[in-house]
Amino acid sequence: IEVIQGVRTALEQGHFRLEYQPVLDLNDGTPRGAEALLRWHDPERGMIPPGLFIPIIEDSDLIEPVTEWVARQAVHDLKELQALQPSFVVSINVSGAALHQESTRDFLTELSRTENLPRHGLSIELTETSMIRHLDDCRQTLKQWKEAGMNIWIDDFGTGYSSLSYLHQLPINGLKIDRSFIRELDPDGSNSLIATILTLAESMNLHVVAEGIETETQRECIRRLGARFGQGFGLHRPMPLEALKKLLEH
Ligand code: G
Ligand code: G
Ligand code: MN
Ligand code: NA
Repeated sequence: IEVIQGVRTALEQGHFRLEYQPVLDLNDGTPRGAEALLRWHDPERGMIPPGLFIPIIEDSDLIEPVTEWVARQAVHDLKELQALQPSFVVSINVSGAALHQESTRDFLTELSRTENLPRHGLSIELTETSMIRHLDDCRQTLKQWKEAGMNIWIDDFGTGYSSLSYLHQLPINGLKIDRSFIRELDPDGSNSLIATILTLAESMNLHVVAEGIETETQRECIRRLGARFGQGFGLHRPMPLEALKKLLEH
């Protein structure tokens, strides 16, 4: 109840911010896009991380206005970023509760259409668990979003313990490989599990982002294994829009 009332107030009083974590092309180190991450700055309690409040509002009617706030802000920021680098892309996280709401589905579709975004400028990150719960509905939703020009990524790929058959049934653009796989990379080993994921992605024409790159060794190892894009504290921490714009200006 306290969290829910707090989020309501934060929406009304403008206490939410987005931070952006760059996604780099691992071959040349250039930023190609960024993931938008929600930050709640409470005047009294300080920063409250999304992991603390998103799961709670997922069961309330607040997930809808919060998702809409994130999407609107991300589209606004995307335009400033594309003014600096026209091919730049931004992704937002959409949680399972929002994915299955008609209002959210239609809101994102309309936003993408009316804002006249360049095609493929905005991506949506979804977890496999959230999608396979209602596969048929989900297929319709993703189809609609793709027709409106958005790209679809699977977030935390490899952690859902699901059959992979859904990959053939859903219109997906790419996989964000969960950071648990990156943590286990062995520069002297064969890394056969992650190599298999990369082969699968390539054969299905899916893009790949390796998440959670924290060390130079991990970065080099995953690049040599063939992942084109990477994200992680060892590359860049999430940062405010202004800092990301400075990064693109260099
Ligand atoms: O940024 P941080 O590492 O604290 O994020 C923790 C979790 O919160 C991650 O799983 C991330 O996907 C999720 N998250 C961050 N921003 C958003 C958002 O805008 N919407 C949703 N649904 N989840 C988010
Ligand atoms: O679930 P999702 O992948 O959306 O989670 C994104 C969260 O992961 C962000 O909140 C971000 O702060 C966090 N994150 C990003 N890079 C790293 C990293 O290198 N290590 C760890 N532990 N967390 C990271
Ligand atoms: Mn994500
Ligand atoms: Na992720």
